[in-house]
Amino acid sequence: MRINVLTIFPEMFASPLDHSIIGRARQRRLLEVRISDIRDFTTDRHRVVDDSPYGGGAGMVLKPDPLVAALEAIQAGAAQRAPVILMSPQGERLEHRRLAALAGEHEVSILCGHYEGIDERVVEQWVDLEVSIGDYVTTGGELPAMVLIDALARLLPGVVGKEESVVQDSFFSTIFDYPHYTRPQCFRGHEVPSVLLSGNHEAIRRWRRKQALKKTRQQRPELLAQAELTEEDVKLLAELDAEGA
Ligand code: 4GY
Repeated sequence: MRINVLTIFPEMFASPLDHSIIGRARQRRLLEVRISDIRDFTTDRHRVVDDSPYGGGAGMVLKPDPLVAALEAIQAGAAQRAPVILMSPQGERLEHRRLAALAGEHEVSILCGHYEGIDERVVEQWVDLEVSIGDYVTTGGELPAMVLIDALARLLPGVVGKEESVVQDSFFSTIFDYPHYTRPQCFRGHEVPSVLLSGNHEAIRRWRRKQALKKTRQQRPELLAQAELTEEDVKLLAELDAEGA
């Protein structure tokens, strides 16, 4: 998959996309990230990307002409027009379902706003989808774009190990993951649950499922309400009730 990013702060993207799973995915060409500096598409001597808002008010607005020139440069020579996504607190809240759909695209372009935002005509005429990473405001669209890229990349075939990707699919049957433990067996007086040391794989599987249900019900009861529960799940939840958990 190719992801084009349009930003006035291209340097911000260097480190987060160079390491760990995303860095490896790029090296392996499973993911290609192309960063466009919007400033490169200005035509004036001072390379101005922003201007004051019509109607007055505080702050600056990203000018439409360099933004659209940058989009057109990306689209030039492309077989199909890749969907254009704007990172915005006014967008649709990002969820797994949308990520899974976007992971099926060959190419997407992500627009990062800054200051007060971008000229609305660009949103109306060139943006296909506005995406929000949550109901709060960051100083720019760059960090939200990196969240989108990261979450999208791990859904691409081969990016995360095969075993984990199966887990990843089942995770989004809307039950949380079970708790994980590693050595030492006793850490500052806190023991690893003994069932995990028992070697009884069936007991471990059942315990993990029960803990996952418990955590989900504690933290996000509405997720549990949507989930397709098995007979065993219902039994495990009843056990939790009986334990007062
Ligand atoms: N939340 N989800 C978000 C954001 C910053 C003003 C436009 C968000 O996606 N983006 O807070 N973006 C704003 C700042 C200009 C971008």
